[in-house]
Amino acid sequence: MTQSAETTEQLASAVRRFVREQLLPAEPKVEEDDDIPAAIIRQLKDLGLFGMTIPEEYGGLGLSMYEEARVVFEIGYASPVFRSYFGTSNGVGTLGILIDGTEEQRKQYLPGIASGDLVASFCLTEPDAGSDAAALTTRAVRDGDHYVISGTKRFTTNSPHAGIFTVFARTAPKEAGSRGISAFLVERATPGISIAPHYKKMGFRGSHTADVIFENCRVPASALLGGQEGIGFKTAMKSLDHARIHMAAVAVGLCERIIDEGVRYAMDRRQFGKPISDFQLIQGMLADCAAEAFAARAMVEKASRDKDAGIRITKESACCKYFATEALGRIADRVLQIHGGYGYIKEYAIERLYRDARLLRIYEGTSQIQQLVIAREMLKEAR
Ligand code: COS
Repeated sequence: MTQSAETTEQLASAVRRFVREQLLPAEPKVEEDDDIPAAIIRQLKDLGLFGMTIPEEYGGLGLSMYEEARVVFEIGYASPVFRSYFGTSNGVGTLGILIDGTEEQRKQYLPGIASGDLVASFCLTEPDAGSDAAALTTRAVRDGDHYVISGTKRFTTNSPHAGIFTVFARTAPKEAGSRGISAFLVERATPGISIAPHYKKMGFRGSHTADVIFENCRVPASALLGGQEGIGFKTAMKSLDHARIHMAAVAVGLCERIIDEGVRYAMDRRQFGKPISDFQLIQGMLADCAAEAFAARAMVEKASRDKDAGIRITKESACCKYFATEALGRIADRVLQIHGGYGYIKEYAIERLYRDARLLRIYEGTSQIQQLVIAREMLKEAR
């Protein structure tokens, strides 16, 4: 085992222990309070989880994609709400800075993000630009050595806690399409930003998502990500290529958790004089769950190794996100079915996990957008 593989295994087993000892027991209270206790956020910081993807020279752990996936499988076993709190700081909120940011921008923001003191959020989606991200209308108008940003960003995960936003805005007219989009690093304290009250969601209680409104928000020209106009859309797409593998790894962890819930229940619950796990129809459902979770894990491992080898993984990351999150939906549904009426009441974790799982097929690109990306890449390869 290499030094780095050994360190990753150590981190993965520390996270595994933390999940079982601290996070699983805290889940019901997080659901009830719609908040994560400060002591848990402190521990997430101490484990270095806010800076998993950030290179060591900026204070992060500098994990490769494979190593990141390995750790995310473990954290994904707990309610996805915990991962969500540091997810944008490792993922879409930070990847733009890592991929296309200037050295000054990296030095300015990455150490704070890596320590967890500066929460990063990603402002792409708008009221009328969701799947069609290139249709966004937020504008950034150059004014001397500043830009003035105006527009509304929707469903911004962690925005109530964020200190830094990666904001996608038009610097060229609509006709320029995706090439007229630029990215800006906007600090929360900048005048002209307001955060709406957070949404009441179907699940994910404890993770906060809100609209961010920019009204004549003046930022210095140095806030332009990479110092270049017109590259923002590609920055967003490259960030999502990475983030979708991460999200698939979250789905794998959650599949494995839900399967364990199903196995435990099936072994405990007795009907017709024996545990329901003795019945072949229950066994069939459990076997389908295990096969799909195993396939999803293997896909994520392969795609992340390919990414680490420098191979373009746009298609593979969409395949992973599509398959793993759809498998998660089927697994959550089967395990709820195994629980019967008890699956529909709040006594068992499956009722909550089923609601939480539903989001993964929607955010960071719906399943239909993943299908579209996969097919486009296939056709591009064939040409
Ligand atoms: N990596 C690098 N460049 C990419 C890319 C990728 N993964 N995907 C697209 N691009 C480039 C294209 O090559 C094209 O470049 P040129 O202008 O030089 O030709 C440009 O970006 C525009 O791409 P495309 O024409 O494919 O854009 P579309 O508007 O047709 O659609 C989809 C792109 C639908 C894939 C995109 O809008 C998308 O992913 N939507 C979902 C958004 C999403 O996931 N939102 C969730 C919320 S954010 S957490």
